[in-house]
Amino acid sequence: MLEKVQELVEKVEGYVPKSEEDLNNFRIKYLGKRGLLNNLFASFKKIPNEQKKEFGASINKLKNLVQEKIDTYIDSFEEEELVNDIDLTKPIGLDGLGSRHPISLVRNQIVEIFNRIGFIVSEGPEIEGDWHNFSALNLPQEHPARDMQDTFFIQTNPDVLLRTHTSSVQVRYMENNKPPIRTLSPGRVYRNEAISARAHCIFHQVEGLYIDENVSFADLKQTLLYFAKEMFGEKTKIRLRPSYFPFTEPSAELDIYWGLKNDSDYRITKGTGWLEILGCGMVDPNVLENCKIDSKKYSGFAFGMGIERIAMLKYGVNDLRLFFENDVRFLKQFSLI
Ligand code: 2NL
Repeated sequence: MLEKVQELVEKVEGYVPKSEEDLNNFRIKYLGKRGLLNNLFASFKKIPNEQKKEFGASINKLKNLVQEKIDTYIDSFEEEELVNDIDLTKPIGLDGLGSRHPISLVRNQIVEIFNRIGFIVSEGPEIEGDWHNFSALNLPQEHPARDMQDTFFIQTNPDVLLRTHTSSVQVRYMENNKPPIRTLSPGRVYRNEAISARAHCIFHQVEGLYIDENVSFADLKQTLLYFAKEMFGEKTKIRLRPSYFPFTEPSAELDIYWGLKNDSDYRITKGTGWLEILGCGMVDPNVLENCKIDSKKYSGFAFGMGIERIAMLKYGVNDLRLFFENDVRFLKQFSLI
């Protein structure tokens, strides 16, 4: 009898189940109601007394061994089943997916529109010097933008400041490239302003610059008409109003016709139906010369717009601060799904 148990122990030790079903048959064979172990326990009373202790110990050992086998392998089958359950072709759950920031969406749209007519994005440092941010751009020494009130200077050095516009990137571009130039400079800019619904000390700008022989104001107008139609719809009407910037001459502001469909339209267009969307002009010859471009041979136009302003119009946002707070309840409205 004892040898029979010993044989079974060896058999169980060497047992490796081939499947979950195989393991289940193994369990029934040993632990089932009419299984081998119950039979062995039943034969216990027929065992001579002096062998009882040893026999009892060996069937207990067999029972534990069988249980251990089952415990070891049942998990491995469960895991395998889990792996087989994963459908690698199943689309991911999109519930927790983030969204692009509205400023990024509008920036990318503007970049794409100008890319189509050959403008290439250029970037530059946010910490600038006086030359690239002011002097090269014909900004006179006494211009208010140079004031501490309007510009963030880093420490007390007046030659280390946070750029107030991305024109500085275009100055660098002109210094390093020969015409023809068609470049677009999107980026973050800084102004020392009190934060309100309409102003922020950080905002985003896109500036464009086109320089070649014989570039005229008509080129400026048609380029901006193309942009306005792509951005605000095929039927968009534009008008140019005379303006002033130190770095362009002549200078203008571009309005689009927004209409007067409701109260909000009256408010945002001040009752005129027209909305200003950007500033522009012919690059001042002094600026070209500052950047080592022959102003007798070349001319060009430039424009600049605030991305927040365009985003506010496009999405009907009435408080600039929403773009900087990153409140998920605001941001998730720009989700694509
Ligand atoms: C605005 C107006 C403008 C420019 C930016 C520019 C750049 C160079 C030379 C000449 Cl390198 N001009 N940029 C010109 C006119 C207007 O921005 O209202 N921006 C938010």
